[in-house]
Amino acid sequence: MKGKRIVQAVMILAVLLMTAGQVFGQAAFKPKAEYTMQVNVGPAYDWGVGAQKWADLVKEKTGGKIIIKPYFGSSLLAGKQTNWYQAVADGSIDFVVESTINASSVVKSLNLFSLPFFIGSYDNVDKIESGKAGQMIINEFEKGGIKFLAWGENGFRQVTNSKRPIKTPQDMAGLKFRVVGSPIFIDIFKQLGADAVSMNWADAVTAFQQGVVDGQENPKSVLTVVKIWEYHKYMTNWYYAIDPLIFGVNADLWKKFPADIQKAILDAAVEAGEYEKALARAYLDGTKSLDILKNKFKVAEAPIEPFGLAVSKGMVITDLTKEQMQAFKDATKPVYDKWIPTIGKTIYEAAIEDMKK
Ligand code: X2X
Repeated sequence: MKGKRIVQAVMILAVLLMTAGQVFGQAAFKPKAEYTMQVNVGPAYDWGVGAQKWADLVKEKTGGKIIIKPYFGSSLLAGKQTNWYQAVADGSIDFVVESTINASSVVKSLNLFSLPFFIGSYDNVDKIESGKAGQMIINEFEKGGIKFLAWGENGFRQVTNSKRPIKTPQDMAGLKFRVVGSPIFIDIFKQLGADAVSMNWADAVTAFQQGVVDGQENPKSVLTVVKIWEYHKYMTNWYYAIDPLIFGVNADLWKKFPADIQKAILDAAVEAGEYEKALARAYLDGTKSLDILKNKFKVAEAPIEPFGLAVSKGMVITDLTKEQMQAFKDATKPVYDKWIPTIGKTIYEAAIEDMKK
């Protein structure tokens, strides 16, 4: 009898403490007037639109309690796009919608997405992100102190240049390309016989203008926004690397948010991520993404069809056949040998399993 009463008393006390904790926890939570968000590109890119959408949805879903301000063009990092992971992990920036490439020198497993000619289709991207490999990558990513909330997408990266159409690895010889400051890209281009220079996006367009480089590689949204046809006549759709985006938040900050605020922020990230992905994939996955934009997000006006636009501006577009892509993949085999141990063999193998499902 006595024992039972003690158990009951302890349980009641526990419930009281939990309730008090919740009440005081909530009362103690005072949001900052404004939270910062890192975004490498400007507001006109699909990625920038997605970041703004997240901020807007957070404001809406928290009844105006949480205000996030996107800082476009890496303005909080003086343009140094590959510094974002550190800045968000140490809390000097609160929120982030960023490219996995720009964090891949720190979180090595993210280089999986840049293994040349490895993933190749949206189906495969989705399977990896929601599969075993994706979860392993998220775990690695979170170790440094950033909470992962959702995937978005910059897109499959295509190559453009001002000199000639690229159809075979031999066509790359001697061309000089701007790439992101991420070592695997230097290795890929060198392996293909080209010259590669790392440069921040903030400086890249000036480099195209001045002809400091012959070419670059980026997804369609980026290419349309900067009107790449003004600098480069040739584009090859080679889908060699995918650039997923991550919606994230400093982990200590995340822990301080009450549960209802956490839920609002997470739901908003997932919704903005889905919207942003649909923008990034529009016209590239049949009508799937266009339908999502129209039916789910009620977007009244369809986005611009990017490749038709590029052709109308005088660009020559080359779509590689499967065999042509295989020749590039074969040529970059040493990149696999070098990078799989860095990415993690188990993650690489999990990705292959995920893609089979
Ligand atoms: O710098 C690039 O090429 C960009 C805009 O795609 C990224 O931020 C990875």
